[in-house]
Amino acid sequence: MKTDFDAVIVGAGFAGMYMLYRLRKLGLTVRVIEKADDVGGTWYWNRYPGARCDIESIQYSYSFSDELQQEWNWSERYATQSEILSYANHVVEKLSLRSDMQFGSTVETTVFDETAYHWNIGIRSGEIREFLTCRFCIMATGCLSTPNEPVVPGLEQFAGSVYHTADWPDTSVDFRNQRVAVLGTGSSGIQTAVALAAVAEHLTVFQRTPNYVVPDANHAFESEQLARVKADYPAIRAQAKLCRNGVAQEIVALSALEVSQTERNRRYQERWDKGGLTFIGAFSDLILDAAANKTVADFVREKIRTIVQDPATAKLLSPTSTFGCKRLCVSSSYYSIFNRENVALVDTSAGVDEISERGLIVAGQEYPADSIVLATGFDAMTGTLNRIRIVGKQGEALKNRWNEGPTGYLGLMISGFPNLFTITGPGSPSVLSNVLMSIEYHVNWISDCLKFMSDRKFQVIEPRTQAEDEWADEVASIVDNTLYRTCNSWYLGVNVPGKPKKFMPYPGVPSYESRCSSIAKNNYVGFDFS
Ligand code: FAD
Ligand code: N01
Repeated sequence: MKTDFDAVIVGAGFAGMYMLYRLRKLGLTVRVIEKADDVGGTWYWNRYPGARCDIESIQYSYSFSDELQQEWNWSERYATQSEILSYANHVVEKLSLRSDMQFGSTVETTVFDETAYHWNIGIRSGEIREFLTCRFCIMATGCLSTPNEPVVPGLEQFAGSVYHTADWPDTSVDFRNQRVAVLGTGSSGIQTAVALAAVAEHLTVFQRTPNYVVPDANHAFESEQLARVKADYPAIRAQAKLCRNGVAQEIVALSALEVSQTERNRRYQERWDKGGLTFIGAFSDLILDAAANKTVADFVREKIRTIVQDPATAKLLSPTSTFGCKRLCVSSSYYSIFNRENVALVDTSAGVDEISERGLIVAGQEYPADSIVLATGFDAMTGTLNRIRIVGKQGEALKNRWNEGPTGYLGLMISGFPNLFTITGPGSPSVLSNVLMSIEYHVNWISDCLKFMSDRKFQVIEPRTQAEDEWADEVASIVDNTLYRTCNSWYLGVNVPGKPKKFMPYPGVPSYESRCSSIAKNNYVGFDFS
């Protein structure tokens, strides 16, 4: 039976944009459905002050078109949100993608029709509801696209303004002469705090758990510097493919415990000065071995004591958890804002009592505020998919299937949900990698798979349950060899009350890509076609 489109892509972030480009090349008819009023995904929604990437822009950018990477000029080592959004718009214009995109439209349901073997997509655009049919449904809905709204009693009675970093207004907010409260100290919270410390009359940072923050050493690009990078692009992209997190860096095959303390600290200092997430690559075993990890945690705690003048504040800012177990934060200025007169740190490890009309109450003390910024993160990886009613074969809802945590094969497909793909889905490197690189890998894999199907006149693809079970065991055994299970991170889902506890991403870009490519090469072993 003819469908309205060959494929519907949900989401117009970097994943949806590139997927559309590739499917057009295959000659498919495609419609992209996007909730927001424009492209950009993460970079459309997260407009909070100080928002920028933490993987260098020369790497956090598409690699599929050399023309694109040669013509675009990043102005800084880590581009701001607005520059990354301009880049997304530039790509969309250059590749003329907009004509196949529908904005301001939310996909509410996707239901598989077992008789016609197609997907029915239910879409709401304001008051208007429409249905589309398609053979392939591709979820490009993002891993970090549903804000985690904290459950704090009294929030609705607060008389001032409340903002969530992940749903920031697109008009500028003037915080001058304001007392601002920032709740949350992950990457969003620390970036917001650094930006607001410089403008707000007073800033109070409410911290439940301290995070490790390494310097970014951000700088503007000189044109000669950028020209050198562009000339090196093939080597940079190739090196990234060999690195655990998909970020090009020198690969160190040395344990932190193999060298003297002096040598260890020299190496840490070198990376500290250089700045960036590659700090954790100083030795090969920092996220694998607890004793090695302690050496780097001690180094950073010593830095905090040196930078922060008040010893009590320094102590409160010092994490006791495994270094790198939660995603590292990156900022050269975060710790030093606590030396300012207008900045205070409040410990909420025992909870926030309540939010009153005037501010936050913690341990019986009220902290007055004119605005509250919720930097409380995301219902990551599964939250966005679970908010769509996705119904597969025999009327089974994906949300029910994922009652005890997400399952699937390669993070790309789920048994019982034929022809439905998830870009950067649970069980793939996704958030443990340079996400743009992982997006490109998944989009290429899906495109090649659809070409394989079309060449053989296959209509339907679905993974086997046995392949899924084996994949789950494989991912679990890789995670068990790391220290990732030793803290309460959002990778495990524990940041959202009631969410099942399961480690969701796959650590290790090179091994993941090698597995997926070999599965494809072997006629997509683990998948059934019909
Ligand atoms: P998204 O950009 O999240 O796009 C998904 C889109 O789907 C959204 O526009 C959303 O509105 C839409 N959507 C969702 N559900 C529906 C629905 N039901 N109907 C219609 N539309 C829907 N990663 C890195 O590798 N490096 C970084 O430096 C980095 N920095 C980050 C900074 C911030 C502030 C955040 C929040 C994340 C950052 N990330 C970073 C992760 C980032 O999410 C990814 O790099 C990447 O942008 C994800 O692209 P995506 O297209 O997969 O998803
Ligand atoms: O979210 P988070 P995020 N009461 O979950 C606290 C990417 N990103 O938006 O640690 C009080 O990390 C919570 O406390 P705790 C990046 O992948 C990248 O900051 O759970 N506090 C924590 O401190 C990142 O990892 C950039 O105890 C509450 C904070 O809120 C991911 O997005 C920038 C609370 C949430 O931190 C998520 O980062 C931004 C409650 N009820 C984001 N609920 C770059 O720089 C939560 N918290 C590239």
